[in-house]
Amino acid sequence: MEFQVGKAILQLIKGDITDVETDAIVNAANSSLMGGGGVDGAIHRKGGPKILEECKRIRATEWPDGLPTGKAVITSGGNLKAKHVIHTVGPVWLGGFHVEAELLKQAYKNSLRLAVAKGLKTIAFPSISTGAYGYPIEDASGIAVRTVKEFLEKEDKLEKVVFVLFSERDFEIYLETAKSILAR
Ligand code: AR6
Repeated sequence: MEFQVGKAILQLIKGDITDVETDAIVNAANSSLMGGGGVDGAIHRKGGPKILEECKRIRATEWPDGLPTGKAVITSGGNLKAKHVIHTVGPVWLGGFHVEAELLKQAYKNSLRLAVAKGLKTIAFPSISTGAYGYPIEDASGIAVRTVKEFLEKEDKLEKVVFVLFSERDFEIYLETAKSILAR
């Protein structure tokens, strides 16, 4: 399913993000940048050791105490079809009384900014924070779609943003959200 947003295409697909051939895929990482389960585990498994090596270098130089929630960094894509991996850290859901929504927005926004800063044209996101980190997907999908929409309306360098949803249910939820936010 595709939507036109500004000059760009916003696409929703059901699938595995490690198979996607965009300039960058985004990893829903944790602050350690040392890998984990879920989409993080899948990216490191398929991308191979080069990605972890670069993450270690980032920890040793730029972020010795770990990557703060909401920030983003970039490595190569290793053996993946995508040329780069942008690693961001979404918030752990703590009931919505904290700053989860703002931090989730920052995770998307900083990933998009980094892609533009590196001259990339296409980027794919998983549903950040809605797995192990427990963010309710109905709310998270709204933040994801709105943040990308606001970004693409101001910034015309990106050509395509893809949301890659891992299950049929997640895909349906994102689709309903996108229709309600993007349909004119
Ligand atoms: N492609 C696309 N989406 C996927 C894939 C895949 N290959 N695998 C899982 N998902 P999660 P989080 C979906 O838990 O909630 C890790 O251990 C999954 O179904 O990967 O941000 C990290 O190291 C869900 O909808 O990320 C962190 O410690 C979505 O991706 C922590 O989990 C996000 O689920 C981050 O938790």
